[in-house]
Amino acid sequence: TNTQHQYRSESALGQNPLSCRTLSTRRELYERDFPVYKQPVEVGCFSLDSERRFFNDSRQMRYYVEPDKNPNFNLRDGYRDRFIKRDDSVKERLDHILRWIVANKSKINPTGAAASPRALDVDFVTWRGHLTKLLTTPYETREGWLLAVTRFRGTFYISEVETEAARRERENRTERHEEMMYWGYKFEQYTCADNTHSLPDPGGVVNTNEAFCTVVQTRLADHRLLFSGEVDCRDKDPKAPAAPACYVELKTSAEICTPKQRSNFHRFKLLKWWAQSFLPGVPRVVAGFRDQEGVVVSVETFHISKISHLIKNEYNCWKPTVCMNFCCDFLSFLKRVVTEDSPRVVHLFSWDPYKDVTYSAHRDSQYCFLPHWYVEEMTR
Ligand code: 0WD
Ligand code: CA
Repeated sequence: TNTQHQYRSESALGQNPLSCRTLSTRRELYERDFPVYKQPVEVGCFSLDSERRFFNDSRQMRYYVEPDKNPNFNLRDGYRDRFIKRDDSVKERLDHILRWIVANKSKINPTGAAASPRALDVDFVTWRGHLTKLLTTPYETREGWLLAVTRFRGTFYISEVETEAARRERENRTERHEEMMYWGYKFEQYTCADNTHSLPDPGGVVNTNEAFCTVVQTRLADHRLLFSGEVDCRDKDPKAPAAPACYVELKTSAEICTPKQRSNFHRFKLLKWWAQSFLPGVPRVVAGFRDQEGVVVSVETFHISKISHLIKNEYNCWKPTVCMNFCCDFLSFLKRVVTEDSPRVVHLFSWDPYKDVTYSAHRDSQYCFLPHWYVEEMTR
């Protein structure tokens, strides 16, 4: 049987010893065997409350309540009067993850800091969303990225920097786009309950400051990763498998009416959905398909492990192995480039569609992102 896209337990794979100043993102270069990607293990979680305050617990966990297969959810409801939107001009960088690390140092360092030459026993610390961007890079034709990297006590911290283009887009969103961004959160409200024995409350307020985040550890080839990602909800059955296998990702998407729309859905949307959930080991995505008026008319479950089969018949389609091999090679590239170990040094990796990845080095600059409280906590 083909085990190509399953999580693997062990196997040694060589690295491409490319030692240049840039990294190509051409797909053909990454069509190799699927790299080792260990089953992600949840090592903790945290919550952000309605005022975006951090808590080292699962208080913001929500529970999935399976909706009718053909519901009638009006996603526009409450946009004007029952919506509190997070201020997305505030850049939080890695701060929440770093707070979690400080509160849980012993969990990720079983041997203790004294026994280890490094403060943390992982190579990389980042957000899941940043890794998703890396996975989809070989297929991305619209948006570039900027990733700031600092090596501190042997661990590489990766934190996104907003590109000029992304900032312009954020500041010039149309009213329609602003409202459509709300629709995803409204769908969550129709399908999630606050505890195992309650029901969703579509009459409540949608507050996008609130978040429940999982923290997982895994390994991609020889890269040990620690990352966090926001999780929408979990299976409410107490007999459901342990996290992250009990988690459910919620999405909304435009209704599919034509073969062309189906093909685009497979080629572009399923790539993003697969990458985002495969990384932390979330096994399923529940999609609400909405009409032009923002009414969800059907709901469908997608199993992440079946997505690669679903897309196989699509012409010129994306391949999971290309995504994973590119990410792996980027992380190797980064390790070769970022040799100085200092919270005062940032290497800025930059990529635009149809270009190679390039980088620049910055000392004591605006790009420094490890907070003093973190550096002090990890140095003593
Ligand atoms: O400051 C930054 N540059 C970023 C901060 C960029 C990306 C994320 N974040 C932080 C936020 O604290 C957020 O709570 O990360 C958290 C989510 O992290 P993630 O899971 O790594 O991000 P991603 O996988 O891109 O998004 C997961 C969900 C999204 O769901 P959908 O279904 O739309 O993919 O997190 C939400 C959104 O619901 N989300 C955000 N929430 C707050 N701030 C943000 C954001 N910037 N981006 C996505
Ligand atoms: Ca979601």
